[in-house]
Amino acid sequence: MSLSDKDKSLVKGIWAKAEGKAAELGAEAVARMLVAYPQTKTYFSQWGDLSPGSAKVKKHGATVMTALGQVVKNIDNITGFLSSLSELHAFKLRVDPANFKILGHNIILVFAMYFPAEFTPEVHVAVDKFLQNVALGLSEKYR
Ligand code: HEG
Repeated sequence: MSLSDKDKSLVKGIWAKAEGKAAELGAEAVARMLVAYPQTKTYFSQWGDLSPGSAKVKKHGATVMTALGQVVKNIDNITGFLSSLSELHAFKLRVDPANFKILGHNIILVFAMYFPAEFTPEVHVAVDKFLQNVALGLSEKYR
């Protein structure tokens, strides 16, 4: 499902608002993923404390959101841009791609929490499509 020009501009718009709080949003999304979908914890077992607010969870949240910000800047070439990250998740980290959708769901939720006025149904659809394309891009090397 490719992004229309309208989708792209809506994604860029909400991202511009989120950028200053990217680390906080990412930490919230990753923390919620780990609590609400505990099967995702297996990949981070070496970290020890996985509770919301723990240093590692915060750092990973910032890492993920920074990467997503870069994807937004490369929105016309999502799969190409994510190629090396896909390789890492597929062959080194061995993350089941089903988890990309789970994290995407939590990111959507956090956007709605932080930007209730700006996160209109239209923006929701655009961000959802964007995150589906990210999940697809990250899954590209699993073959
Ligand atoms: Mg992944 C590392 C991005 C979903 C598990 N992830 C990383 C890194 C980035 C990233 C940028 C650091 C790469 C590096 O060190 O070079 N991850 C990323 C994105 C998304 C995603 C953009 C989806 C939106 N990751 C994801 C999911 C899981 C996962 C759903 C597992 C449930 N990622 C994972 C693990 C690491 C990374 C285990 C290594 C963490 C570490 O040991 O520091």
